[in-house]
Amino acid sequence: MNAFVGLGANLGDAQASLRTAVQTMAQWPHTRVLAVSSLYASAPVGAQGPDYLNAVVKLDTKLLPGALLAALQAIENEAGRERPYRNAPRTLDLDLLLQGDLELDDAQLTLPHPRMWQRAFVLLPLRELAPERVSAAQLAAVQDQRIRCVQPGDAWAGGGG
Ligand code: PH2
Ligand code: MG
Ligand code: MG
Repeated sequence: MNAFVGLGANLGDAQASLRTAVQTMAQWPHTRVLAVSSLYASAPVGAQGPDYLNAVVKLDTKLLPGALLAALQAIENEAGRERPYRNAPRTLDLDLLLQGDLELDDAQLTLPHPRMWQRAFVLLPLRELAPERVSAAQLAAVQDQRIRCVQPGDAWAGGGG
């Protein structure tokens, strides 16, 4: 099944953390990295701290949502992720955005990601990989957020996309 994962970081060597995350996902069982978006620099949305680097990757995976979520959290922990308070600056954040057309709402996971439609740093890279899943109206709703594209996907992610 196709899955889209949002990547973000605004502490430490953010670009290296995002690249390592993509390379680790590519080694998961029953999983392929199908595409990697451009790398974006974005102002924090609903949060304080330095600007973020953000991107989205498209996976093909047989992992079920719970297993996928656990595997994403393992990569975050490996990157030294700490959670002192909500939306704190972070070395790495990996959010499961969409998995096929699954709709899910339990204590661990909500699909689609409940806040993705308010975030240019999700919608712009997602639109590169899945234009049919982001409407013009959804993009217009986030056009005031400061964001710029810094590198194409094949340049920052180390070819694996
Ligand atoms: N993540 C957040 C909160 N705000 N802002 C930007 N620009 N990028 C993020 O990845 C981000 C954010 C919570 O996960
Ligand atoms: Mg997040
Ligand atoms: Mg998260």
